[in-house]
Amino acid sequence: MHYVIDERDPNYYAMLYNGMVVDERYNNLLSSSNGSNSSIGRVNILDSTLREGEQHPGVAFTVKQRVQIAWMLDYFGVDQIEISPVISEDHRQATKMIIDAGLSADIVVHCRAIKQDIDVAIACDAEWVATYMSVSDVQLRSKLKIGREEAYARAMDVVDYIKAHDLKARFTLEDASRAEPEFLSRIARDISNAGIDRISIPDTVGIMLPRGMYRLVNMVKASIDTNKTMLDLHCHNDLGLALANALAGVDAGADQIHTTIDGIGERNGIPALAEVAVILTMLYRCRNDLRLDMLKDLSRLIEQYTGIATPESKPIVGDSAFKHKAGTHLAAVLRDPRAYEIIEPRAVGNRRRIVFGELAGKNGAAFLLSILGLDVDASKAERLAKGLKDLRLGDVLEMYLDDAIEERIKQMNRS
Ligand code: HCA
Ligand code: CU
Repeated sequence: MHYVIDERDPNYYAMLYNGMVVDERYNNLLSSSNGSNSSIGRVNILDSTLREGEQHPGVAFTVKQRVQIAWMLDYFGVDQIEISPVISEDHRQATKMIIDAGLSADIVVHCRAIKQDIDVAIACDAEWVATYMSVSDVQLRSKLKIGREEAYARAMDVVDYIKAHDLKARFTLEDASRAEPEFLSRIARDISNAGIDRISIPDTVGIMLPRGMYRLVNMVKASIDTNKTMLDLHCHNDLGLALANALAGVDAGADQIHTTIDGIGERNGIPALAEVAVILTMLYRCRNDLRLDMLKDLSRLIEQYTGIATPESKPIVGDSAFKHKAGTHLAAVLRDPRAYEIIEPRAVGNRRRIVFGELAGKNGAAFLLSILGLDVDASKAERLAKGLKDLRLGDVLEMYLDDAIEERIKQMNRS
């Protein structure tokens, strides 16, 4: 999908404030150098539903489900799909089956920064490995029980091993957002020089502010050889900032965001695929080959496989994402949905719905009368609106706006 925009588009000025369109007429009001991103190139998506997603409490997929999810993610159009084979025999089998399926996406095999895990990846015929090692003092102490120098030596050792096997590789500097800057820069520089293709900068504990992520990514970027090594962003959502932090990392020059379907993952998870995909397409306008209309189905699939209900308030894929309720909103939406919708619900596989009840007001009531085939006059509409309020039942009726009804609305608006 390519999101075209011109001045007639109701979203035009928003894009201007976002710095994604440049309009010289407003240069005096809006400094274009300030926060403008209209030149951002392609930003890739790595989906980790099969690895990070399985770390969400209560989630465990079967081998068949993992393969199915990988197929769907690939068809949707993500660039990389991450999975870990070292967890169990089942996971190893799923990893092998997904690699053998020959999908378009790279299959990235996630494993610890130890040779025996790399060997498991090699045995699965992996082309891509992603190895992770903590770099913050607290995790080095509590998890690996080693100091910085030993961590450094381990990292270099494992990178040599990976490169000797001619694998494409990512190195995750786990807990980077709490690591000492000189150590972090040095290790990033040296693994980049040793030939690591990507470095993942995770905010493992979700403690970054967007501006912190921006500075962190800038620092790592300045330390590495950017012709050799690209940067991944893996942001946790402990304070609800994962998505904002990932975008700040993109603004600082990273070119890949990690997502999961519905944002599931360890604790509160990471950014949701749907939100990242729509933002990259629509707001960053930087890619056009994602099948956004699969987003609702992908969310349903995960809901079904995890047994965890997708919150109805979830952006884009939630059942309420395109529901309109307040009378003033209803009246405007029935004339032009763009009054309260920034994207056509069908474009993301969702549906527009309207809710009638005590908030419907005269306009909503008039519309309800017309749908029911009753003639509409002002006093009837007012009586119905009052009746809906007096019922004190809140929302009384909810309906999809299907094609037939939308056609009818158009006719009503014309007459
Ligand atoms: C983990 C760590 C990780 C790794 C991220 C990455 C994190 O859960 O084992 O490989 O990019 O959040 O740091 O998920
Ligand atoms: Cu993580």
